[in-house]
Order: sequence, then C-alpha cells, then structure tokens
Amino acid sequence: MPIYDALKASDPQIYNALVGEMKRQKEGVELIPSENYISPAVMETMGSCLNNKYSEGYPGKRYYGGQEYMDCVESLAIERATNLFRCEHANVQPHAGAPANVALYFALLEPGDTVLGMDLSHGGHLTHGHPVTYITKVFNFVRYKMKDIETGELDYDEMREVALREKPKIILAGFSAYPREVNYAKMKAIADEVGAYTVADMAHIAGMIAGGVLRNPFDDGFDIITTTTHKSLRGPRGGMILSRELELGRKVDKSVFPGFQGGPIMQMIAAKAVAFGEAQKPEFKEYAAQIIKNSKHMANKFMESGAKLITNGTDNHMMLLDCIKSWDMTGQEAERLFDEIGITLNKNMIPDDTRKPMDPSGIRFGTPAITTRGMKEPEMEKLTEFMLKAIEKRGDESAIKSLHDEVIEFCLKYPVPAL
Ligand code: DSN
Repeated sequence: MPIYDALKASDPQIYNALVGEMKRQKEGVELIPSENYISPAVMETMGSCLNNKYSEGYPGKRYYGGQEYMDCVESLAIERATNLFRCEHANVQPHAGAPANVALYFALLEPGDTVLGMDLSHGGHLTHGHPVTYITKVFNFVRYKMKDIETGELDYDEMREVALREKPKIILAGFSAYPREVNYAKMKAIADEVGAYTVADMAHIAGMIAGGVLRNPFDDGFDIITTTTHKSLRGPRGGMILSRELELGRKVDKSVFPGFQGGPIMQMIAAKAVAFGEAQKPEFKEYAAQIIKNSKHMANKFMESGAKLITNGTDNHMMLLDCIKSWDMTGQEAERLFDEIGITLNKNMIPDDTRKPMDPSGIRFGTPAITTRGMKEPEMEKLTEFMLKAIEKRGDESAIKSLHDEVIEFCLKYPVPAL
C-alpha cells in the first residue's frame, strides 16, 4: 500500500478521502467498463517532478528551455504509441478524450461542416455531437444507428444513404456503449464514396486493439484514431490522437497546440509512455484476450438466467442489459442495488430508450478492471451469482448486507495493483 505520510500531515481531509477511496477500490468490484487499475510504475510516474515543467510545443520545438528530459519522455511516448497501433503519427498531449475529439474536429473541419456518427442512444458519445455540447454550435452532426438491435449490426445501408445526402467531412466510428465489433472496411468504402475522413474513437477498446484481439481500424485504411489512455489501455487519465499518415498528424499537432490546449501535462505523458511500454509486452496480449473471454462468459451466464442483453451478447469488454425487461426495475434502481453489495457499474440508456439519461432502462458493465485483478471465468460465474442473488433478495436488508460481506471477502483475494 502506498505511503502518504506527507499528505497525512499536511492535509488530513484529503488524506482521509484518499484512504477511503483506496479501501473502496480494494473491497469492491469495479464493473464500470471504462475504468481500470494502473500499475505501480504508471502510478509512480504520475506523482513525479515532471509535474513541475512547462513544455509548450513538441519535441525539438519548444517555447521554453530545459527540455532535454521532457523531449525524451514525449518522444518515447510517441514512438511507443505509433508502434503499438501501427501508424505514422501520434499526438500524446490531449488532456483527456473529450479535448482530443474537439481538437480533432478543429483539425479536419471548418465551421458548419458535417460529421456522421453513431446515434447517442445506440452507443455513441457526448463528444460525437450531443446537443448539450458546445461543438454542436459549430459543427453539424448527423446519425446512423444499429440495423437490428437483436444482433447489434450497424445499419451500413442507412449510413451510406445519409452520407450521400449529407456529404459529411468525417465518418465516425466510435462508441461508449456498443458491445459489438465494427466493419471498418464498409465504413471506409462509404467514406471514400463521399470524400470523407474516417475517424475511430476507440477509447473503450484501445486495450483490446493494442493487444491484437479486436480489429485495428488503421488496418482497414482509417485516417485517424482518437482515444483515452486510461480505460482498457490501462494508462494514466488522458487522451491521444493517432494519424495513419504524417501529413494529417501535422494538422492534428497544430490543432492540439496552440489551437486548443496550452502546456502539456508532462507527468501524464510520461505515464502514457510507461503504459504503452507495458502494453507492448506479451502479458498484455493475454490480458486483452482474457478481458473478452471474461465478458463473453459473463454475458452467457446472464442470458442463461433469462436476462435480456442488448444485441444478445458481446464481442468486446462490455455488456448492456435491459433492466426493465430483465428484472422489472430501472437502470438507476439496479445501479443502486449493486452499489449496496459493493459492485459498481453504471446506469445507461438502451437503444431508443424512452426513459431519461438519469433514470434510463439499462445498465452498462464490463470486465477490464476485474481482469486486471486476475479474475477469470470461474470468478465471472461468482460475480454473476452475487448480482443475481441481489436481484432476488432486493428489499431484504439483512440478505443484502450479508451479500455485501461476501463480496468484500471475495474481493480481498484479488489484490489491486499499486494499492
Ligand atoms: N465516461 C466515459 C465512459 O464511461 O464511457 C466516456 O467518456
């Protein structure tokens, strides 16, 4: 367990919150599919003196002096990212996934241009054009959906029709709640017909692409990949933009800095480099494969119990479950119930949901974090049992309490790295 003596002496309030969160992470099951546990090396790097340096610009072209070590750090991050994802250019400076996407739009588009992306209730993301975001005041977002929510296949015919009609400058593949693999080649063919760039926001599945167990959109000719670095890729919280070709990468660089951001967060860039180094190791391939095995196994166990999974299964790390059809409860109620037994997941809209985002019909959960803790198929069965038991015993306070005790005992057998 890390020692926080200086923090404890200087700021007991923050220290207590930190220790509380550490206990919560160790004693609980993390099923939010976008969360994970970083390694000790990544954690050390994040809390380092690299925080103290300003490094506006890029390696070899900085605005301030004293950059010999910063250039080394950022160059390594870039080199490892481009090797890992097989592309010519990486910008590792975006502070997070949302700024990466916004900087990318400004790199490729003029105000008023159109982006064709996934309908948000079918698994798209806020930064793909939700009306509450400012980017919708600048760019025009149009949508495609799944053709059949029983299989999850995307509606490539509708995508083509909308593309021919709306002439988007970007066709966007990328999802925060979509459990199926994508046919990137079909999307690329549609984009070529209308002269659009192809962009994949692979934030959720970056780890599986790095591990070679899900398809790399660059292999089908995609132009750009945006991603976060902290989900299945298991790095520090941050973003990244990858370009298949150098020329596009140069536009991206200008857009990220000085177009959109100021000084890069160098300790995070160093921690990204460390995480990319970890992802290049053979163990990471095994990890990525196990994430999917675990997810498929858990999905099958839920379906065997009669629960309704959207698309009737999963190809990746994620499951989306219709709580109304499965258990006659809302996603909000299910999220709270599982919280009570120490299992964390998130309420989520299901396709064409008639309920509101804060009280939707579904829940979303997945396996990257529990796989990092070394859990495999037998543990997936145990976790499914815990969850189904909670459903059965809902309302019975003492049964829920003893279930929570069982979950804690179970969790403590699987150490959290770095904690
Ligand atoms: N909040 C992330 C997720 O959970 O999918 C995406 O921004």
